[in-house]
Amino acid sequence: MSEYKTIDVAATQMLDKAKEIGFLTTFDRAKAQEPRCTFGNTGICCRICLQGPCRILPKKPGGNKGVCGAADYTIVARNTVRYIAGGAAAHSDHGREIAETLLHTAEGKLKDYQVTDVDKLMYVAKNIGVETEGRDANAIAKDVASAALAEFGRINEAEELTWLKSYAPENTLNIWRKTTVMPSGINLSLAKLLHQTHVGNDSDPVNIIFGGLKVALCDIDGQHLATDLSDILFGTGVPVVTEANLGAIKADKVNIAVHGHNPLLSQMVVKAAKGMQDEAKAAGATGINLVGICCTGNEVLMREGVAIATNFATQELAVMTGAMDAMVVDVQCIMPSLRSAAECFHTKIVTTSPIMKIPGSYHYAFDEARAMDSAKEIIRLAIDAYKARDKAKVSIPNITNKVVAGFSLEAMLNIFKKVNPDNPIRVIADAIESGEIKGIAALIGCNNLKGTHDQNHTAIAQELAKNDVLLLAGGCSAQAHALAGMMNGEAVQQYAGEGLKKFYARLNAASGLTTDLPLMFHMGSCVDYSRMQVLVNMLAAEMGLDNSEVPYVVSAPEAMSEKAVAIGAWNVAYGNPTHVGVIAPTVGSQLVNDVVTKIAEDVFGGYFFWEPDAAKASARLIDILEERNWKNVMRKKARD
Ligand code: CUV
Ligand code: SF4
Repeated sequence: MSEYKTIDVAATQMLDKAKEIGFLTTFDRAKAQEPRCTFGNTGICCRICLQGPCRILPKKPGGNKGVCGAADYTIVARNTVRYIAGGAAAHSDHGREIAETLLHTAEGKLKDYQVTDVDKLMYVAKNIGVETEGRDANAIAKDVASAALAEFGRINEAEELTWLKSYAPENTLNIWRKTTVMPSGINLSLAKLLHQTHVGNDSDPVNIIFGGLKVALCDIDGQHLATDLSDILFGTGVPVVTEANLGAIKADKVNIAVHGHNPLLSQMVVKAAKGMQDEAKAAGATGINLVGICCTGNEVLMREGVAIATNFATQELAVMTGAMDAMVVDVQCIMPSLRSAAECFHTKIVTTSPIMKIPGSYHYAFDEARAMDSAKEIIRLAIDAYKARDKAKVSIPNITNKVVAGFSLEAMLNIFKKVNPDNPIRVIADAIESGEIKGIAALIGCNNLKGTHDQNHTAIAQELAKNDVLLLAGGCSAQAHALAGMMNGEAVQQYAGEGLKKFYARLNAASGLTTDLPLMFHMGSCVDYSRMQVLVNMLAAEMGLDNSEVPYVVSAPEAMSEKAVAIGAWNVAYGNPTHVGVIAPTVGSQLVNDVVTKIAEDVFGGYFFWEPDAAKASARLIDILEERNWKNVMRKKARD
């Protein structure tokens, strides 16, 4: 067992190296933060006004409430929903940037972007009610982009968010309407929630949580339009074979990592690099090598087959190889410490967004109007940096694993179509109804160094696979499986139970792919969790079930970001049982904790549970799937 909190062997080697050169990584900093403050850890510390921080001190007279009189349940509820606000703001702002780019592309103002996937454009247009008959692609794209942008500024509360309304099943929509969590505008809902949780405003925890759920639904709306519009601009993922882990960084090449979230930049870097191999050769390298970190890495993996270097917790370690020439970052999940890591080497950290700068790092304002030239200039920075690389400092772990990825929902359905041409989604429905597979689990979320990096991601996936659960994956969780060598056909043979193996055998025989399907279908970045929900919606319709009756569970073993809280919350509102592998800061109020882990089920069918132990979490996830299956069988018997 390693002295470090990671199961990744390549990471361990780089942590040794960091130790040697005296660089303190996020692993050291996580240790330095222990023990955590119990108030903060359980959610009963309030800093919403300047009279705070107020803590809940039940033993002191007057100490069981904040200075203003806020009780534990108010404080915990407010803190929780403010996480959701941060997450929804990040996801939806990402979506808004894509929508603006699509609009300006359709208007002919951005020469370097195009409508790439016309089929997807038509599909989205039809879904959201944009006229397609006899119109050209750009005209349709303009209306689709405008509809996306209209999600943000709408202030008429009688209207509803277009994407939510167009994709969610009617019963689910009606539950949201009845509980008043159906949003009309993203900006309005976000502002309202910050208002609602201001000092001296709402102190009713249930009302606060419902305000939070409304914003969580804005989160999925922003995610979903980001996915749809990114597919339109850059193409919808198709199966790709590539590799993952730090060995994807190549000693003889100019190495550029794209890191962050927004494909507007990373896609252009990939495109530009293709034409610049000669410039890299002129500098003495054998070419340019691109690798991805975090979700923008997932975006270019899905669409371009770019290899995965590593995931969130180990991003500094990509720099520790000494062979990373530039790390080009956009927004979200980028550690400020990358700059200090880069100082140990020749690496250039290039920030590109006006809202994500790191003191001392290189800022290059990425300009969509001259996107290709911007991307080229950024790549030239990397080539320049390569010239300054000190070969004596290079040590790249010789570890990579085969990855089969690129499973947009469309790509999955295309494979199912080979088995059942008339009704592709039936393929999963049949497998569930016959008991061949127990159901579906979505493996999602971040890394969180309160636990051991990637340990629970992989352990839970293995246990679920052994129990014949079909796995979907996304975000840094997907990357954990890829890094560990579990995202390929060999892993099916190694880990899947008999039923799941049979299911895969049928798909593999029909797929027409040159490689076997992987143990989990990597559906993309965190905004692409929308793809998973659309799959569940389709499955519910096909099986004649409510969403909350589908044998489907969600697991975020290492949830970390505010975005993860927002994602968890909309999953619950959609009817999905949602496992979180860290004890959430809701436990400081029994009431709030009960609302999100128990009462939520009565209202939405979905609920949270916290479980840091992988074996216990897997057992509970399997129980939930079995219970849902059993209830469905009983329901069917009662009907027949
Ligand atoms: Ni958006 S949000 S750590 S990169 S998944 Fe990875 Fe994924 Fe969480 Fe961040
Ligand atoms: Fe304290 Fe109330 Fe201010 Fe929170 S809002 S810091 S509980 S006085």
